[in-house]
Amino acid sequence: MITILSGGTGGRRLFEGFLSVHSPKEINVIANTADDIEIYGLHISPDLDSLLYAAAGIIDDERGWGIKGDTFNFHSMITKIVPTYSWFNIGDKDLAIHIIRTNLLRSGMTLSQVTAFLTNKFNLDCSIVPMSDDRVTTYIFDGVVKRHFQEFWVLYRAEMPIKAVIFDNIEHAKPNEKALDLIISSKLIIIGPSNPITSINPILSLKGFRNLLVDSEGIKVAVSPIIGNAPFSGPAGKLMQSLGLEVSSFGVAQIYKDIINYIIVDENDPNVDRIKELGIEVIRTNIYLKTLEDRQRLARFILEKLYH
Ligand code: FO1
Repeated sequence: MITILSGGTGGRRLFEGFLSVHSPKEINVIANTADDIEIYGLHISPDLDSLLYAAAGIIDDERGWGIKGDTFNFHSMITKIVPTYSWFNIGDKDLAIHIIRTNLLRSGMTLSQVTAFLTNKFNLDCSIVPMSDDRVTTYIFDGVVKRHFQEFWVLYRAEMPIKAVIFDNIEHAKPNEKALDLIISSKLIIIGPSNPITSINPILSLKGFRNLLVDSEGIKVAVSPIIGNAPFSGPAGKLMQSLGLEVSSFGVAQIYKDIINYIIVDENDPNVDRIKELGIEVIRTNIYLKTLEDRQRLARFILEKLYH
């Protein structure tokens, strides 16, 4: 079994690579759900959506979220009437998923059950597991107000001061049982090249999760989301810098140092010796994940090196 910890972009791209070079039945992903937001009374799970659409081969890879070829008639209509709704774009096909998820949750199903229902409907053999069935919400605090992560990212394009990152309800949320089982039973656990602060840290911060990962017997490897001094997508750089962390593979290795055996960094990464001093083995290779070929190449590379 292979388990990937992931948000909706970098980790998702690697997940796609694995699904296309290895048996999907052996590929599991534990998804961040702290980006989830309620909009128009609908439960939107951006990272679960992206992982689901990617596995089903329907993600809009250019935009990085939503369904390819989707139309936005619903969005145009609703924002014509209430213009303040315009900041968050929900496609017409995408809307169907949010409505189904919301209704099933209201009928009493858990987020894991709903996600399993959806993966079944898309005939997927891999498993996509939300990190928790309980609500955890990421807020960015600018020193005066705290804003939901989606507002911070989509509405403000990360252009606001960051004084603190808050995972609301993290102390009460239980990690998903299936996620814990995967950590115990997987031979290879990959921390995907997702944002360490807002995609991976919520998962690791769930009660008992980090310790279980430390104690698990599988090989644990992180793929750096940073090439040079910049992440390949999203606000990871800005978040790391604001929290006083070095924006480099070394900064990422510091966050995961008690957990991982290996870190995979860019082939020209200059931090190898510094990372080794943290007690982590460093593997250098091409970690660009732009095309499907890139994603397959990195997945094959990881399988050859670390999965026997
Ligand atoms: N990202 C945007 O930049 N703008 C949007 O309007 C937007 C809408 C959206 C709707 C559904 C969904 O599942 C994801 C959506 N995203 C949008 C992506 C999302 O904001 C983030 O990229 C993730 O939360 C980060 O992993």
